[in-house]
Amino acid sequence: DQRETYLETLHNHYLQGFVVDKVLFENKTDHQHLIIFENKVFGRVMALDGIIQTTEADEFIYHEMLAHVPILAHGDAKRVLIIGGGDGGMLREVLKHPQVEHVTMVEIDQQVVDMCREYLPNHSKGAFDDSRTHLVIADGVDFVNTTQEQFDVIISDSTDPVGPGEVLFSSRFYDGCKRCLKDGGILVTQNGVSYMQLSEVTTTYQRLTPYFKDVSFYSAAVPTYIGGIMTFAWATNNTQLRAQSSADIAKHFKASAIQTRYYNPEIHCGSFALPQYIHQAL
Ligand code: AG3
Repeated sequence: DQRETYLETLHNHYLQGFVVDKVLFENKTDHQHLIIFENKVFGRVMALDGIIQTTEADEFIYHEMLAHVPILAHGDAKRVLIIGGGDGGMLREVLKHPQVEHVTMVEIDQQVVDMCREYLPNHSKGAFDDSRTHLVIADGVDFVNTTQEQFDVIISDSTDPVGPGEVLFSSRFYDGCKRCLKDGGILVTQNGVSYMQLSEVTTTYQRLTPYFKDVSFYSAAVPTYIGGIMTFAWATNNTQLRAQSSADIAKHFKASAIQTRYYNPEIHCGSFALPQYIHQAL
């Protein structure tokens, strides 16, 4: 096979490969190596430092689950903070909610935003031009520890805990999130593929429990995050929110009138069911 391929380097002895039909952009930014290329199955694919971040074909699963689960569990989120998320897919999903008045997005890498606006326009779909969007180019850890703003929902749409994303899995980050989360607010974070990265689940659990009364995980299978289910951490002081039934969630879902391709109230509730190997690791 003579075709050009891109091999992901996240896992040491297990590789994900894509046939590259065309490289649209490749460069070192001030923070990381960025590539955006075209693949027949997944459409445009974006990777940072050798790790697949998002593809046009399967991004909806990840973005819908990380945005709509906390926002619809909360029921009245007006102010949302996104940490990372430079491609704009998370921003697009958050802005679907009519009751959301203000979204602050703190991304460390301006070039990721610029290049994704150019080469992944279907991720942001105009979200960066929405009057509710406030884009801040800054370090997310510094931001949560210094801002005077308060949020109903915080979404950490980070890279993996290697390179610039590592600090977004630290106690200092979770402490800062607690500081700028309103009473009864919800923090969710991308937490890796649990089968492949189980220590991330245990470490995050240990680091979040000192700060929040209800710490848990929920999951979804995202094909290009290989090796099984992608887990998302969930943390809040309102212990009622996670226990809501799909009928409760359905009321919020209907009222919001959002259109989705993966998320629905049954998925919402079912996604908190975890396999035994995760329970045993906690
Ligand atoms: N951020 C999460 C990428 C995680 C990939 N890691 C992995 N396969 N374990 C994606 C950014 C999308 N907005």
